[in-house]
Amino acid sequence: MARKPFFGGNWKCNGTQESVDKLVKILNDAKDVDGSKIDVVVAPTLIHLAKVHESLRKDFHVSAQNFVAESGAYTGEVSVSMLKDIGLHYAIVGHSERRSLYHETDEVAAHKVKVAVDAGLTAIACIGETLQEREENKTNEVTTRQLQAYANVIKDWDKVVIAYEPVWAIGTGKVATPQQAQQVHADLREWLRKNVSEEVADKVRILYGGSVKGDNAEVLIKEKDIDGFLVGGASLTADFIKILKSGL
Ligand code: G2H
Repeated sequence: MARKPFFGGNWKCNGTQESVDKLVKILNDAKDVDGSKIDVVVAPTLIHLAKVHESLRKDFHVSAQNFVAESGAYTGEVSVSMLKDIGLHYAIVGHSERRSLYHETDEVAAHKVKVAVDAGLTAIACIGETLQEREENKTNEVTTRQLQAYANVIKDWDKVVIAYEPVWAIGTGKVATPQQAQQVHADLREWLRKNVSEEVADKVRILYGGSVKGDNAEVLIKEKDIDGFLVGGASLTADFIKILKSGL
């Protein structure tokens, strides 16, 4: 089954009004990237979400990096209702930085996926092992445990994209080799085949994330089970356009 390539730009906690305007201009000017052929979704900080949503070309989309709940008494947070209210359709969930810095467990991440999907958003649900876990040969155990938590609550898999981001490759410049990434993606797809369904295993997009750049994207995306990327650092520069072109 042909899966539409998906490219996420996770801007993390970066940007000023000026740099965000420049970045949107770079994206808007990239006329040779056709958003009907690939899904392009950028995730600015909460403070820049509405501005980017208004100024970004309409064949590209905007995602939140996080939210807290449907709505309610959560001082300092943002809700799914607010994301919907400004017209967003995506939210990143369970990023390793949320897990390590804000102690989000598998259950918390899974609950957020449920809240997002129930509200009609598409969740970009992240998983990935640490260096220690990889060295202890626990990659499969950890990633499938994280995936199981999501699978426990997902009813509509059309509203979910999985992002495999080995923690040891995030922002470190260390990229998983195409073979290492492909192996994990194939194992995840096999797990979905056995534990969810053939159909879901065939259609769910599994992205790779971790130090993706313009000059490694083309090789990585040639792998059979890599359907696109979740990109951090390189999504803040024109290099992101080169990454997008790897999917065309
Ligand atoms: C992984 C990735 C984006 P980077 O966190 O989600 O970041 O490409 O900077 O490693």
